[in-house]
Amino acid sequence: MHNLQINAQRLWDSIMETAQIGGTAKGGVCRLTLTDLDRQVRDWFVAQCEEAGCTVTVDDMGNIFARRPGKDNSLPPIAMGSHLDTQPTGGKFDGILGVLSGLEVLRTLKDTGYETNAPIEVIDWTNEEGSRFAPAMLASGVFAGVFTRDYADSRKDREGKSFGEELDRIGYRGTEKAGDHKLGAFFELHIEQGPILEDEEKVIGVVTGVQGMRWYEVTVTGFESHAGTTPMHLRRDALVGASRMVEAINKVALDHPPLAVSTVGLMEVRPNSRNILPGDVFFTIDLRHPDDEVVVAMEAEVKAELDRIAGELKLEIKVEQVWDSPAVKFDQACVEAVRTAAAENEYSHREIVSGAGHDAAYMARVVPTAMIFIPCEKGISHNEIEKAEYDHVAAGANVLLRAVLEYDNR
Ligand code: HGY
Ligand code: MN
Ligand code: MN
Ligand code: MN
Repeated sequence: MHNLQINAQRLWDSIMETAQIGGTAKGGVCRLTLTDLDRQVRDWFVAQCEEAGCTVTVDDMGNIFARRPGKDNSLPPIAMGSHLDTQPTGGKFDGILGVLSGLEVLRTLKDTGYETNAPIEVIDWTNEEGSRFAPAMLASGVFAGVFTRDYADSRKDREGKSFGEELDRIGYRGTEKAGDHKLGAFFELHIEQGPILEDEEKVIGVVTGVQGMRWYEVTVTGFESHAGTTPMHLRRDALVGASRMVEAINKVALDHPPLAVSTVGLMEVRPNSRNILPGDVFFTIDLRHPDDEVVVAMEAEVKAELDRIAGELKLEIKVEQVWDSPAVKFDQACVEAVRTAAAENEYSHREIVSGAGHDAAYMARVVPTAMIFIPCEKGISHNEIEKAEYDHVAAGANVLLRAVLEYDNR
């Protein structure tokens, strides 16, 4: 097997160049899905792929596929990829590392004239983050048959704009039906977004699966009234209720140590005036655990707590589940290709389950899939100070290249 190595400087330069598209003063990136900044980075990516000799197609969910032919183009392509969209206070590496490393693999194959058996592709999945349009992994979910296209198109952001109208507006609604694009395997390189690899001084995470996760949207309704004239015993204050609920949701995770996590990340208080008792509060819940049965148990405990608190404070409550992504195990042959690639490159490595959601979690439903992790500084991600080391980025991309070639020659 050729001991091909990617061009680490070129990859690093591409990461730094694209970090300017939506770059923030704190050195992070705010490039929300289907905004003009997303279009700008997509246009840059398509141009780079074409320059690397690829043909580019886009499906009706805006997923971008760049294809490098192989010796036998009747074989389904071996694909790499991740996402170009970011959190509002995202970092330089989350998502784009996997897309640009895939591009770097294609560039390296072109530079060396190495001919693979199967075609090789790199993919950008639309709306992985789920921050603007919930749920997360929306377009890879349509591709994998988890969501319908109409459901995805109907999803609205907090300003009432829909996924479908924004996808049309930026001009990335392709003709190919999401899911029709044949794939033979999928490999996603991503930063770990947690502290394990760095703590154990491992360079590569051989990812065996993704934990289970569920999202909910909650509306607590009380009664708006005057802050100065409403006696305490007559109040129905939605924010007092929501505050107790946030504490209870946190406690449910603490009651399932050590792996359960729960988060209330988004909250809107209405009418949000300093001298009016909040009439209603909207907030989100994110529950996660590697064992789906524990997620189900946590959901029941959370719902019971929300009902108890609403009853005590005479509040109404509406809870809607907006996402259920069960725990996933990756394909053994793909995981072995990653492990072999790490070993043959002599990178320290260990198995790991992903705490974060990834497009690979949905791809695993339709094609053999695996992921590769590299460390990020102090495990920090979904934060503008997110950082990865040059050598780890190079190692991750070299393992991606090698895993794809291992799989191509299996
Ligand atoms: O939420 C997640 O785990 C992913 O980063 N979107
Ligand atoms: Mn990501
Ligand atoms: Mn993310
Ligand atoms: Mn991902």
